[in-house]
Amino acid sequence: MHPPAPLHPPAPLHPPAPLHPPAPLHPPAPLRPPAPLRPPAPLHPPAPLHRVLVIHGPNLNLLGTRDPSIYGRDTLADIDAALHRRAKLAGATIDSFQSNLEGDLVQAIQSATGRYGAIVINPGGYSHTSVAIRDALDACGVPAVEVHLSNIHARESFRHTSITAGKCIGQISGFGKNSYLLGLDAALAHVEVLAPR
Ligand code: CA2
Repeated sequence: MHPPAPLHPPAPLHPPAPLHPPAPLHPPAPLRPPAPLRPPAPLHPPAPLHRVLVIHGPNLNLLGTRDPSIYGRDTLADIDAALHRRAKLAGATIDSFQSNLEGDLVQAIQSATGRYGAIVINPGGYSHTSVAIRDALDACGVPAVEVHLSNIHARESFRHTSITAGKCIGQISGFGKNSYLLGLDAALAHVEVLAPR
């Protein structure tokens, strides 16, 4: 019989691991300074808002030659000259275009996208018939004002409806040459080039 193996003395207890001192508190992240305020928008919006395309529809090239009791005595050139003067006073410019052809008018409306801030349009007889011009006004994304020399609502019933006006921001009718000038004011006020009166 062997004597019982001597009991190993218990392993010495390791001293408890020293408590780590608490991690130093990071100082709070500095508050970011507020983003600098953007400079105020310039008083005059950038081009091309100042540029207005004036479009005259079919037969308006005949102005001043016939029917002065309905359309007045001014020629189209007189109207354009008055529009140029008024635009200049407002710090704007106009380009004017006339065609008797529906497709040309559609093309002109399409060409206004990105080049003009607004359109002033007298679609003439096409006001009452042209889905194509209405669709172009809708698609071009340029705000348009429809103008008529005569009061279309006081004339034959077929003139009472404008197919195109529903895609314009508004319609001015019955003030002769002044319909165009009022239309230009309305267009410039809409794009905030001219303060409304
Ligand atoms: O009153 C308007 O401005 C009109 O757009 C003029 C169109 C007519 O069809 C619209 O219903 C209303 C006609 C323009 C014809 O202009 C002439 C001018 C002189 C002589 C003959 C036509």
